[in-house]
Amino acid sequence: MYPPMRKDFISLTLTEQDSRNYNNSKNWRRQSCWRKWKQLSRLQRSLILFLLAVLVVCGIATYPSLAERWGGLASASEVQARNVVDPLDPRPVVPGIIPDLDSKMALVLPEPSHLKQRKPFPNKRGPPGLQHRVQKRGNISESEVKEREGPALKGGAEEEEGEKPLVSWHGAMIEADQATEPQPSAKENEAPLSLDRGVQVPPAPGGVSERQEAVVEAFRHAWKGYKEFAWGHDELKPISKSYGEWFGLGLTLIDALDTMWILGLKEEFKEAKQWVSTELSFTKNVDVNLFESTIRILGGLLSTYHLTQDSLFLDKAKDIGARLMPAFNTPSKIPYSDVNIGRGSAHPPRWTSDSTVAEVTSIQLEFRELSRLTQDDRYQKAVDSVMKHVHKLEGKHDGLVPMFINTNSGQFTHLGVYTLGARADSYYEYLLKQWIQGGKKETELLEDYLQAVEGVKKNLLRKSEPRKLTFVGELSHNHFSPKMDHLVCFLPGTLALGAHNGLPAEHMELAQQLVETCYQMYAQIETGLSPEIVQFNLMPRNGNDVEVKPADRHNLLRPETVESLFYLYRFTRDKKYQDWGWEIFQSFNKYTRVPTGGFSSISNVRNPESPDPRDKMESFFLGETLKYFYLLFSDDFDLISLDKYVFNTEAHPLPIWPSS
Ligand code: DMJ
Repeated sequence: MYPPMRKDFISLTLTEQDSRNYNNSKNWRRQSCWRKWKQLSRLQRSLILFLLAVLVVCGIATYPSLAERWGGLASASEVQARNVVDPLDPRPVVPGIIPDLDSKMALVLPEPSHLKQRKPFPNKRGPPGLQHRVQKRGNISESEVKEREGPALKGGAEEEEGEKPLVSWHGAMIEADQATEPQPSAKENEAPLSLDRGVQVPPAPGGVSERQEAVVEAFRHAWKGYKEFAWGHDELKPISKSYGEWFGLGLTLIDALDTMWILGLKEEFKEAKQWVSTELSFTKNVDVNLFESTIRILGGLLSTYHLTQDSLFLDKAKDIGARLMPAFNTPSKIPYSDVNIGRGSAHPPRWTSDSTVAEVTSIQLEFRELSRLTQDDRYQKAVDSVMKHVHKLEGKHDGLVPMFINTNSGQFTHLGVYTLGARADSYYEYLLKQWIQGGKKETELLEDYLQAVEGVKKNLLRKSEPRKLTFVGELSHNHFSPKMDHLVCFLPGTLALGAHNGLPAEHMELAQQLVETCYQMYAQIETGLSPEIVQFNLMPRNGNDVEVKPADRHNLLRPETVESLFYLYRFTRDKKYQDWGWEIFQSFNKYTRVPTGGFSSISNVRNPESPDPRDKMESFFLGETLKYFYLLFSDDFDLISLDKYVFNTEAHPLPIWPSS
């Protein structure tokens, strides 16, 4: 047995005497305080106790992290987010992003001076009241949405809540006026994510090229901005570090899913999938544009399902597909432009009962694929009947279609204007692609396509001066206009795809001429970026072939030229197409990249000193432009083989149906 311990711990460092003195002086102080306290009157004692209590309460209330923890307000993800933020650097640390790259690329969009003045809150943006409002909206539960859609639907739930009214333009545009924090998912870290199923993107035999790596880096830079300032919202506004809403359905995130898969960005894909799984809900009182939501959302979900074989994406595709069907309830069965996916009602724009021809004839690949996957033929029937109707319709000019069609009468309207640009473009693209998708059996589609190509050759082709570039102009009541939208640059790729599928070799020759023209629309411009619309010069002279009207000087980060370069490279293997694409890629990096994350459309491609950022990154920049860049720079011709997949008009690859 050990003897009982006689010394306490203090005696280990002090002598016994010291210890006694120390304890004595402590006791003395305690006793003297107590004596003084006893000497106070009852009133004085109560007052002191009251003041102490007030001080403790105030201290707790003004110490936020303590309050959050005590109030149970700090979620695990918020705590985690705080941990990865350097307090001296307001930028969150995003794994995989090399901070140095911004300076290396020497790409600068000057931040407008009025924004420079606005110092961001250390880890918050916007007044706290607004953060709270947006957060509440972001965290809305499915049942709350349903509740709102009850009686509130009639008056418009969004407006009743005192939020910004919907501005209708091709669907709903809800402008966010303040930047917000990314909304952490309530169910984060819940379901384990499997990335091991589906189509594995194999490493290319020669590895990934440096140019492909540069595209991956650009994607990560764009994603960084989206993740930090616009997570779960439709579009990033990279200059104001904010977001814009169109449908309020996370458009950029959905559009980018298959791009991330193809680029091998597993971590980013995983996070995005988690958002789709826990946050994406179509139970919303919102007007969406049928065409845009079909090509971006339905198309994006279907292609991601095919690449991953993950049924989550198919389930979501079925949900949105079914919700879009009311658009076809029209007297003519030509769909309305807009659908309210929560109410199940559809309508044309306020000012007309017309729909746009390209819009009603470029939703077929997606709905047909949805029918094949679900074994529910109502989707295919609805879109096939539109094509059959248009096939028989009077009012075409050598196979060229007008831009509008009436949803009551089913007739073309505004006859006499023919373009391969806005409002007609993807009609031609989808004629060929549906024919390919269905195994080249639907001869009406092929007939219409071949006739249209002849119509283009006969009516719309001209050569510019001085370089004799072949371009596609427009016809307006028999008057030729040398105007060409950048949108028309989808055509070389489509022509090349047709030739690859057995159509006349001269289609390939025309494709090669046209893609060179599209490249020149970049090369002849001061920033190396194409404007939205060009005018080709027809008079003999020196100088440029390309002219630009002041109103057409903007560049929206569109994909069409890169898309066509990709097709041409795949089919000819001529490296000049990769080199042209590389030039364009560098110009995007130089003039549209925003140092703090994201890329911005610009207002003036003719002024390298001041390209004037428009503060918007369109979802198709991630869905299409960067995807086509990556594929163009790849020498792995099996990477999304064009003999197995057909790309929808938003660059989402869908399978060519197996022949039965
Ligand atoms: C995309 O949404 C699609 O490519 C559409 O067919 C045309 N416009 C944009 C890209 O420019």
